[in-house]
Formats: sequence, C-alpha cells, structure tokens
Amino acid sequence: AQAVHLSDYTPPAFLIDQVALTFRLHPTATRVLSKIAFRPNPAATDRRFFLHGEQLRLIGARINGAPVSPEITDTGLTCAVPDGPFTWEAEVEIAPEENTALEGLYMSNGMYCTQCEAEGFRKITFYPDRPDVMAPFDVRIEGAAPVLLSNGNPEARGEGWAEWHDPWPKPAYLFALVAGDLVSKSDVFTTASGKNVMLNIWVRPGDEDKCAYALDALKRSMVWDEQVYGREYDLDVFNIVAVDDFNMGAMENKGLNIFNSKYVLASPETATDDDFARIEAIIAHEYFHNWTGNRITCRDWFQLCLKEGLTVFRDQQFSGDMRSHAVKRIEDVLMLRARQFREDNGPLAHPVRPERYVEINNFYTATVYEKGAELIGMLKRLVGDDGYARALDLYFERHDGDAATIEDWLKVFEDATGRDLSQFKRWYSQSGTPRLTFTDDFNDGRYTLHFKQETPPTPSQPEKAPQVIPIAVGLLNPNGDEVLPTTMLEMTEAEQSFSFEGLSTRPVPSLLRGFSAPVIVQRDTTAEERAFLLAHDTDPFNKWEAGRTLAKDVLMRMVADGAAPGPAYLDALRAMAGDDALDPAFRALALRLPSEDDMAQSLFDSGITPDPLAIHAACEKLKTAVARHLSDLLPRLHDAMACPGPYAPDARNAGRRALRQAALGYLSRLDGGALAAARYAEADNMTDQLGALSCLLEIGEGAAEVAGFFRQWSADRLVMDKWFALQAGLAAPHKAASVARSLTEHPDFDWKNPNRFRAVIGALATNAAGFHDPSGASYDLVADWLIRLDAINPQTAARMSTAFETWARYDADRQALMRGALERIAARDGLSRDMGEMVGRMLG
Ligand code: HT7
Ligand code: ZN
Repeated sequence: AQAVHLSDYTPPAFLIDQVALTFRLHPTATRVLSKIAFRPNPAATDRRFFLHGEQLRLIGARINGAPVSPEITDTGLTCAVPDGPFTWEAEVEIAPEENTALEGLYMSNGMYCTQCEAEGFRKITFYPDRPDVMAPFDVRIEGAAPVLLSNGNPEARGEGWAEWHDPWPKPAYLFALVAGDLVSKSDVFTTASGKNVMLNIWVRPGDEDKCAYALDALKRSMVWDEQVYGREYDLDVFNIVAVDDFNMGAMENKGLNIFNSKYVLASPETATDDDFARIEAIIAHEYFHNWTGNRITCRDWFQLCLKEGLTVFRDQQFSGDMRSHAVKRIEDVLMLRARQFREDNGPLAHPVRPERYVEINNFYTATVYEKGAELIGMLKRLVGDDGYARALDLYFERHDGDAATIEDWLKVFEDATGRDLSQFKRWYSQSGTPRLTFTDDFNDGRYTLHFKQETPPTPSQPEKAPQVIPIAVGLLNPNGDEVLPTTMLEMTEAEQSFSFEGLSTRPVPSLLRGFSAPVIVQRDTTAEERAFLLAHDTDPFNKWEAGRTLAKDVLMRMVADGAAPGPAYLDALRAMAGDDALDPAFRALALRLPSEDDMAQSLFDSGITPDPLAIHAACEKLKTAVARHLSDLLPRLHDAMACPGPYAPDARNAGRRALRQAALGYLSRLDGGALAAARYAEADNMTDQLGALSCLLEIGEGAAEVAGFFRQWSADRLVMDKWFALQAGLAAPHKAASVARSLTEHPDFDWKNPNRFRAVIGALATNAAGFHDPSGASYDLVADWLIRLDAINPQTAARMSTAFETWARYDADRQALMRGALERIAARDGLSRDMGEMVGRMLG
C-alpha cells in the first residue's frame, strides 16, 4: 500500500461553504443524500475535483442540478466541474448492518452510530475527507428509531424524523449520527456567561441509573475549562451516547460525543475505583477536545499530536486538580513507561509528529498521545506558568476556526514568550527515548552535576541531535534537609555541567523531579542513597521513584544471580507503608512492584536477555519476601483502611481502598487467601469484589469465586469483560494459553465485540510470563485470533498486534516463535492495510 508523507501536503482544491445531509436509515440499505456548496480554494495548487469514497453505491450525482457521471475508483471519484462555485448533490447507499469494522455508519445492538475519525466519513458519502476542509452541517435523519441525534443544535423534529444544525465549521471526521431506542439522564449547565446548556447522556433502557458519575464529571469538566483555560461551551446541547461496540475509548464529535459504554456506565456494584477515575478522565478529555481539536483542529493527520497531546495534557491537569497531583503524576509516568517507552524502544518507534504513514489509524499511539502530552508539560516548565497561560490565550485567539500545525503551535509560544523554540522542535521529529547519564563532584563548597544525553537509533533515524531537556533538580544535605529547592536546569548540549556554590557538605541530588522530561535516567548508585531519598525527598514523585528503582535493583539482582532481597529495600518499604503522614493512595503505589514487562525492558537495556519465567519467579519471590517482612504491619494496615458507610468513588476513599487492597494482596501470600475469600464474600462494591478475587487468582485459588462471580454477573456485559480479563491476565504462566483458549470457547465470548476480544486476547498478551511461555502456545493463539479479527475489524486487530513489538528483546527461540507468528499473519491473503503496515514495521 502507498505511504502518505508529511512533506507532500498540498492545500485542498475546493473549500465548502455548507453541507446538507439527509439519512434514510435502513439496516442494509441506508440512503445518504448530500448537497454540498463547493468553491475553488484560491490557495490551491491542484485544481482537480476529487471526493473520497469507499464501499459506497452511487445512486446518482448532480452538479448545479444537472446529472453527471463521475469516474469512480476504490478510493473515491473525480468529475469535471465548472469554474467558480457550484453545488454538488449525490445519493449513495450503504449497509450499516454489514459494517463490522465499526468505522463509518454501523450498528451496535440495533442502534445506528458512527465513527468517522480518522477517515470513516468516506464510508458514509463522497466527500473531501481531510481535516483542513471545514464546513457547517445541516443534517436530517429519517428513521423509525425514537431517538435521532446528530451534531450541533436540534432544529426540528417530528414522527420518524429530526433535523440538526451545527453552526461551527467542522471537518468531516467530527460528524456523528446516532439513532436508536435510547433513554437519557439529563441536566442543565449554566456557562460562565449565563447561557444554559442541556446536557444528556443517552444509554440503553435499563442503564440510566449508571450515568450519574459521568454526568457529574462532565459538569466538573465544563467548570474547569472555564476557570483554568477560559473556554466556554458553544452550543445549546451537549449529548453523550454510550455504545457497546466501539474500537477505542470515546470520540469527541462536535456536540455529540460517542463513548465506549465502558467509559460511561458506572455504579458502585459494577465499576471499580479505577473505572470511576478513567470515566472522569475520558469524559473530561472528550469535552476538552471541543476547543483543542474541534474549534482548532489539525491541518492534516501528521499534526495529530496537536490536538491529542494537548488534550491529554489538559485531562491530566484536570484529574490532578480533582484528585492528587502527586498520585496522578506517578500513574501517568507508569503508563508512559509501560506503553510509550516500550513503543519507543522497539520496531514501532516513531516521532510524536510522524513523517509518513500507510494507515493513519495505526498512529493513534502512546507516542502521539502520551509523549505528546509530555512535550506540552516540558514547554510549560520551560516558559513557566505565566508564559504558558499567555501562549494558550494567543493560541485560542489566533487559531480559532483554523486547521493548524505544530509550527503554528510553537509560534504562539515564541510570540507570547520571546523564546526561540527551534531546538525544542526536535522533540516532535526525533523518535526514541533519550538516555540521561550523570556524574557529580564536590570541591570547596562547589557541587557540580555533569550530564550526558544520548538517544539510541530508532527505525530510519540512526543519528540524533541533542534535545532541550528540562531537568528539575533539588539538593538534600546528609541529614535530609533540602539545601536547594526545586530548580529547573535547561540542558541543551550533548554534554553539559551545572554547578552550585556555597554548600558545606556534599549533597545528595534529587534529579528529574516530577519526572520533568520523558527520558531514562541511568545512574549507578547505592541502595543506601536510594533509601535515603525514599525517606527524605520532598518531591513526591522522586520519593516514589527512589522506592521504584530500589525494587528494580533488587529484582535485577534476583533475576541475574538469584540474590535474596536485601534489607535496604524491605526496611524502606516498611517505613513508607507504615507512615500515616503519607497519602494512602501514594503508599499503595509504592507497595506495587515494577511490572514484569518493565523488568524485561530494564534487563534488556542493561545487556541481559530477559527470561520472562525467571522474572515472574523473582517477582513472586519478592512479593512473598515483602509479605513476610511486613507481616505484622499488613493486618493493621488492612483494618485501618476500611471505608465504613456506603461506597463513594472519591479520591480519598479510593486511595484507602487501594492501600487496603495492596495489604490484602500481600496477606494472601501468608494466609493462603483466607482473608481474601472472606472479603470476597462480604464485598458490597466491585472494587472490593474484584480486588479480593484477583488476590485469590494470583495465588492460584478462587475457583469457587470465579464460578460465583459468573452466576452473579452473567447478564452484565461490562462486568463480564472483567471476569474474562482477570482469568486470562492472572493465569499461571504454563496454563495461560489453555485458560485463554477455553475462554475463547465460552458461549459468552463474543469475539466481534472489541471489549470482549480485548478482555481475553489483550489480557493474555499482558500476562507477561504466560504470553512468553516457551512452548509458543500463547503466541499462536494470539496470532490466530488477530488473523480472524483482521478480516472483520482491521483497526482493532492491528492495534493489538503490538503484543509482538518486543520480539527483539528475547532469546533466539522466543524470537523465532514471535517472528514466526508475525510472518504467519503477514502471509495471509487479504490482510488489511492496517495489519499489513504493522507487521511489516515489526518485522523490519
Ligand atoms: N479522537 C479520538 C481518536 C479516535 C477514535 C476514537 C474511537 C474510535 C476510533 C477512533 N479513531 C481515532 C479519541 C480521542 O482521542 O479522544
Ligand atoms: Zn483525544
């Protein structure tokens, strides 16, 4: 398939003044009538009239009312057009019921819905389906469903029809339509300037009592965007619809967000604390897109990070404000390392702004989203809070209504702050995670830090130039007092030193506070120094990081030479776990060991071929050692963190439950799961129920509870996803493939539903030791299912193929098995463009 290049961008040949669409809904024969007012783009270099269109049956087309016969190919149509403005009309037929790819107009549980980002609108009608063509839309829907929704404001409705008008020019990827038997949970929000907005969350009948949390999160997001970014909502209604069959998390269509039901529906009985937190974050994320994405969109898909990096950064700020900044930062960094560092260190590494793609759906990645957000955080650190606020004000003022670029984005920062950001721009074009090494010396009261930065080669980028790295540093004296509060150093050279004068003793450095840049700090240091920082660092991120690196060092030694865990880590962990002055959520995070996948990457980085089974065994051993070392503290912690009264999903209670759960996990290793079984039996909320069940499964117990859970929840799709995922994700290494296989044979394994597919196949791929079982059984099972899914839903199948992106880390046998699985996928007839690109990049 042909690649698209950033350097090939040309402006659209025609612009659109107005779009009118009529939908006559039918499951197998929906008619879409379009009437589009085109005019030539004075800035265009190409004058050809081309409309994208795929899988459409053209019934008829007219220009200025006269019938025309366009030339149609697999990707669209061309037609001779008059000079000057003209009206294009077309009627096409599509079959939503046959659309299993869940892109374009499709059906989920009898409901019509759409997904148009990135290039799904071309499966609805012929159109210039590119984000830099923006237009106001009028939509008429005719269909038997009681609820008929589209973007913008409702204009008129009658029996079997409804009309919508969206006054804000938008690209086609933000178009949406929903029709079905839905009920709503509603409220009214009054904006800062006094305008009333009707808020509706639309769900299937029976789910209306699971919308309250999402609705509340929406109102909080609206207030927050007004207060923090000065952004008000701009329509009379804001609709959210929950859909069961959805390829990703949610979609920010103008005025009509469509959500995977998993990220809307929540009740204490069915959703965990993590689910509540994710719902809050995703509701906020999609709402924030109204300004960062919709009012200001992307010129082309290479600029995807312009809206996604910024909107992730904004949702992270919001969650930090709603909950705890320290805990949120740690969670975000855990996720960045688990997903983005993994991507950046393998064959799929690409810049935050990629320069070529075959299938854009393959670039909705952790690099574009999460590393993209880190770049915004670094910019803010470099220009300061005031500079950031001025730049954002200028961005909204200058680019409202535009399809913008990263150059536009950086220019507002340069203009608002006077800074030259040409070197910073490298963060957008260079892939790979920089390694930051340092040494220090101390002479006559002068302490000097010497840094070196190096970014390893990545696909098609053998050489890297130095990047601007904001390094937040603090210094502590040996009795634990801070002698230098957090100070931002700006590293711009490959090697650079920074000195601090007037110190009476050699300080202990606390580096990269708050994880001030997305880099890997490599430094040999003693367990005592890490334990010292864990005890004394005033920066909560680095306090946690010190414990984390201690745990990693211990695990590395356990894996490499079978060493027993030393006292430094265990004592430090004990002191921290028992320190009631610390936030329970923070302590819960500190008690969590590094993931097995993270350990595999760290071992590989230090030149050791990781053995997933040895890593798993070491983690198990360390968990038991921690449990024994903390055996007197754990029951106290468990009991003290009980949350009396009815369940509430707020951060304080969730933090207490998380710490209680961490204690229960370790205790289960001492009592054979007795307490977890009791907790399971008495649980009155899903956090406790699932938490207790996972403790049991982790120690190879819980068969009766698994059966009971199924009986209790078999009618609830979202809860059943948890049932599937827990079993595949926590199965013992040698059993994981057979457990997952039998789950795929379960009558409720509806593999066409992306959530259910991910719950089994995705969970198996995250069960590190089980996935990498030396027999290769899991690789085969995952590959078989990816092949099957690719035939009906390429987007989700291709995303999940990243299970194999780490093949180069492993021993020759595993490499051969993993590459064999990829080659088997690659060899399939009729492989999708999505999957073809992914396996091609992974095989190199
Ligand atoms: N902007 C959206 C990204 C997206 C998507 C969402 C659902 C299904 C398919 C999709 N393709 C791209 C979601 C977001 O980042 O907010
Ligand atoms: Zn987004």
